[in-house]
Amino acid sequence: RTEPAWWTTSVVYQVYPRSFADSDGDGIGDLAGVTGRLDYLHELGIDVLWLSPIYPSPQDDNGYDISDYQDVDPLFGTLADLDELIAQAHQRGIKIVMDLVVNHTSDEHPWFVESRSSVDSPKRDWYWWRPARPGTTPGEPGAEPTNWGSFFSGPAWEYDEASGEYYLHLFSRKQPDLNWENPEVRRAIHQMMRWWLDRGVDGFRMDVINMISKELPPRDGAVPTAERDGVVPAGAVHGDGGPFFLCGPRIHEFLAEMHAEVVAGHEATLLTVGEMPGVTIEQAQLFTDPDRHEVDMVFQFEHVGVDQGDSKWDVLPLRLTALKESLGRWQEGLAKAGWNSLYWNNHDQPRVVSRFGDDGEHRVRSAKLLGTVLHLHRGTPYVYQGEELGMTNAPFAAVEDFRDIESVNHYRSAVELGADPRRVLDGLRRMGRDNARTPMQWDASPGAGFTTGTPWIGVNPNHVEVNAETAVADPDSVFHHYRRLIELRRSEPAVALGDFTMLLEDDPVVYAFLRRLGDVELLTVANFSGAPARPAVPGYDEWLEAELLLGNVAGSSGPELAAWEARVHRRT
Ligand code: TEU
Repeated sequence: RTEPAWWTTSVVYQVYPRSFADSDGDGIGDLAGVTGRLDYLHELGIDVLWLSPIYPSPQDDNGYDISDYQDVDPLFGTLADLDELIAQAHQRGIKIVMDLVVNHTSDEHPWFVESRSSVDSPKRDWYWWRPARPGTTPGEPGAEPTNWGSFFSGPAWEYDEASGEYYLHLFSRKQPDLNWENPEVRRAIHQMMRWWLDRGVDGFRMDVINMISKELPPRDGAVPTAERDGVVPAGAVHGDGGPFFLCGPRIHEFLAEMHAEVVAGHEATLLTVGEMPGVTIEQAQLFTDPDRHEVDMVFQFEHVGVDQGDSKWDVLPLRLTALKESLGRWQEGLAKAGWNSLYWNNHDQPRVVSRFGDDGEHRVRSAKLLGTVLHLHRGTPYVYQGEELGMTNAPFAAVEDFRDIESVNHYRSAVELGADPRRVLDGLRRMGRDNARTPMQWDASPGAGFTTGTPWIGVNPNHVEVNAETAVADPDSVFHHYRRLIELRRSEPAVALGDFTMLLEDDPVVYAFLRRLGDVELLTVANFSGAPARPAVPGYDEWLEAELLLGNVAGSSGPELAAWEARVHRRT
């Protein structure tokens, strides 16, 4: 076999530009802001920077609604600023991966404007236009071509009065889905991707890329029992279109074609990662098998669903055994062929220290524990901005504090349907995406060092303690712990490439696993609780004699783990 791919020893850092660093005082982060913080990222030691969308956009979904794929939104700067960022990053050995949002465009993209202009438009077929359901009055509730709900509340079809037809939008009505069945659409996207590679970018994170192939003809999806029982008013709950658009019939063909048209020949330097809600292990094996030439790795969602009930707003307490069962199965599933991406956080998830850790008394320790557990798995770790500081969820007081379209729409529609506003707000507080989108906390100043102006979303008041300036100066900080984890992936081959064995599957508080490469063995043990715990790992006493590679409690050495203690032992 050939050399392991470069990204097996790499760590990716995600920047959400809107919330990272504002260089011009307008309250919104920008590209010059990112460039200004590259030395910080270099000190952390990351290899790749993934930039969430910076393209021209009406910003209905903070840039995931793109109106021009080949330019930069003035909010964030200019193409010249981006070239400068790429050059400065490359000088520091940091690669730049762009967000590729091609399941949908903005409704203000010239392609859609043209498509919408007439049923005879040459671009009509670039999107999903369908007539009303037979026997209904177009535009009336229930006349949508299928009963699918959109991810951002309401139906997934929008009525266009001018042409009397509907267009499909799995996300907001300002994000019409592109029709990948049309080869012209695919060619236009490949061309655009090549343009970015020529500009010097090092790969793509592909937004909801497993939704681009839809099963035809679109049909109604299953409706949750509540509606059938008449508990919820008809029309309030939508059908689940997932089975018709998640990993649809041509998805592997489309990704293999994209690889052949864009990536082939550059594999040795590029990174491709497909974001894939609902992807199964069996599918992920196919997507990431290097011999199939589709993508290098995928983002799967199973482990960030273990604390969810019927919907993401229905939060259940974490069962550690369920988390271990899920991540362990993915480790096993992609052990022989394929590769895992590893993440706790991104711009869509609440902060992990608030979610799976303890963001009060044990914030620092539990943030280090979570980082340790994740980074010692086999796969490519992703760090989301501020995770390396142990940033927490934000204390949103009222619905007016939220900016995210998903949260705002959900609140409006749930309350309209009679839900208790306090309960809905509680769901937003715990799971809302804005938890991840409050400004990066650089220092203790009023704008947190993020901006000198008025930030577009409130700064978390805990920035007076939780901030990069303090963390970089403190050798015991979460920041320096992450720095060591990133370094370890490069210095200890067993971290990157060792095989993985889960231990103590049934233990409700200790997360334990082995990594093995040649004659090197690494044991990670982590206490997910605020009380001391003894890892029931067979022969743990002998491990105590071995080298302690990394820990998060100074001077601890006995057979018992302190509250939220994590250790990595090494022996040969
Ligand atoms: O997200 C896709 C996705 O399915 C979810 O994670 C989504 O964020 C939502 O929470 C579903 O409940 C991607 C992007 O990461 C997200 O920011 C965009 O809003 C979305 O696609 C549309 O482009």
